[in-house]
Amino acid sequence: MAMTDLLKAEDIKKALDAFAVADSFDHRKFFELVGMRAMEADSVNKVFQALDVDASGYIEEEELKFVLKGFSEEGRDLTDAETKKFLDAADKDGDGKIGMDGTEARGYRPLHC
Ligand SMILES: [Ca+2]
Repeated sequence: MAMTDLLKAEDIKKALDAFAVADSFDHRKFFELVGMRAMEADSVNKVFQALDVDASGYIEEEELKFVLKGFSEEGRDLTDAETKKFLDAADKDGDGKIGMDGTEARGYRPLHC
């Protein structure tokens, strides 16, 4: 499924533009701008699946680094610092990857910002 089937292209562009500068990425704010805050859990899971390139059931560090490319070809790569910060924030059980089941997947929804 294409990301633009789940999210509005203009929202994706707006969110990418907001974090165009290296080391400015804030995943909570990004997911809010891209429109995921208002999405149903099912749709959030579909976004998650689109980002899980190798269909492992997890977003690993390498997939996280290129997460913005998952939203748009024009997305930049995250810096190592941004990737680590994102992973640390979303990886609740400390296994070095983000699970799609339950709490970590819900961590993708910026409910508390
Ligand atoms: Ca994966």
